[in-house]
Amino acid sequence: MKTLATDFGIDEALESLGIKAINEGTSTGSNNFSNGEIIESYSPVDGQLIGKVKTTTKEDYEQVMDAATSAFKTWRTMPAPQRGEIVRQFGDKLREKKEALGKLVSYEMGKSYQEGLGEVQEMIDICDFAVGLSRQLHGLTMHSERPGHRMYEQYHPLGVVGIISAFNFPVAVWSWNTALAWICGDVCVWKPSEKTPICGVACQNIAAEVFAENNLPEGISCLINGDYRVGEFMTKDTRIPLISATGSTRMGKIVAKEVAGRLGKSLLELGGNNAIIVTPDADIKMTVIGAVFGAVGTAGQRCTSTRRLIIHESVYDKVKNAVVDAYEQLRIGNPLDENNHVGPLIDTDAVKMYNQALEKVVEEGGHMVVEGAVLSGEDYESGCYVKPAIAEAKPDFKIVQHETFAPVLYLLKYSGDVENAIAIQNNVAQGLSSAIMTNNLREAERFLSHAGSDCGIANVNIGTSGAEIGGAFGGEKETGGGRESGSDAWKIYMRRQTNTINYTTELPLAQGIKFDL
Ligand code: UN1
Repeated sequence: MKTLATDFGIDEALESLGIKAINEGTSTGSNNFSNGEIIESYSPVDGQLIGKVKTTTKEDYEQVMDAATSAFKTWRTMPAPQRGEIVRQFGDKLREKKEALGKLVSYEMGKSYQEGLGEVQEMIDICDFAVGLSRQLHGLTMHSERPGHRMYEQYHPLGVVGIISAFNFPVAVWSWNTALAWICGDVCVWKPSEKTPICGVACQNIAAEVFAENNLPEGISCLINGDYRVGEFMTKDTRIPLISATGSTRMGKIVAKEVAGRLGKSLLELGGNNAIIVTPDADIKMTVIGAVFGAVGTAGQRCTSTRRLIIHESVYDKVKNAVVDAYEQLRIGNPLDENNHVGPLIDTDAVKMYNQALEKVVEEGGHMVVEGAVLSGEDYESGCYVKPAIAEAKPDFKIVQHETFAPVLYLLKYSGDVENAIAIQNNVAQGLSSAIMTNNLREAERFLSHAGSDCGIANVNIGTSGAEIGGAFGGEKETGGGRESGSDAWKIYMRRQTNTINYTTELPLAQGIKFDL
């Protein structure tokens, strides 16, 4: 029997998130500016229309920027711990709305409800992290070379931060940026993916409620909607000192060039081509869990998804058979139904790319060990459901070198030492996440050493995806070099100032220079 979204409480969720039939791009409150054309958001789950949003025109954008720059003047004067208190309240609201927002994420993006809840949990976690951090935005003090002088550094808010986010984490990635930017004293203008605009409106509504309850201007958080042309308003705008962009490497290169051209800063979190190395000393059971969740979680649409398994020849057949067995157990279907493991891809364009990848790997000489398929039938009417596939391939195949945002896993064989596996792992353009499965300390440490993985994330005995917010998140090479969320990622949202204070009646110059008048 066909399962309808209404059976899973979607209407109630939309209502509790304040979603209307047509949503202004900038939501409730003072920032009701959108006048552009309409984007309709259809669910990949059942093909139904979820809602409509109005896009942001250039004139609307100017009004948004006025609201943001004026809100910045208020927001930056508040002590950081007080801003932290606002973020604490925002985190509490997210706790209240966790089920509703998790459901909307699942319905609009297609990831499983469990993963939708997990994504909202990441938002809550980053708020907690940011609240603590709001009391620790510290600089260093250093000794001056001159007597009677004090030297230290301090961090000030940057101003308006532009956030461009992708469909696959339609709410969490925004919050990683915004929670930190807010405690740092910045205000944010967010352009969510045009594939998941209703998630953007829901987040904006939650933030707007908190600002209204505290008599703060909603301009602290602004939402703009549309495609890359709306993104360009921000990348070209000299009033925006930092652009944080998450998405494809192709998009990141365009953003990087534009922002660098005006000497702005960009924080880029782009494509990955993540591998798990499986050595002769790997625990096979753990390997299978890590690899299968990494490859099929979010239907292979995480930037951290596992795309390559680099398996030692001595355990190759064993690992292959265990992973193939696990794939046979996978249930594909409505992601709101917790019995299913894998939901749909985001849209039919993604299905095309999945099909192309399968064709290409065979063309290049690969061999399918789990055949792919586009599913049809009344439960798959949206046309976005595909079967996770596995192909045996060679590391240098063009398609293996390329990030396909779909559940296609490549099995690659290595022989000899772990160095050979590391060389294969590093020999791609991207550098986001990586993992090794081994109980051998030497192999693990070699993988983590300076000559080991070249990625921003390198894990031992866990998979490539599912990073915690407490660590800095991001990667090297074509992943763009940015770091978001934990550790000291907050520093990019602030400007650093070095201060030297002379408390004597003399004016000695540094470097021993004499300038007597
Ligand atoms: C992304 O896919 O853009 O590490 C982010 C993970 C998640 C975040 C992924 N915490 O898989």
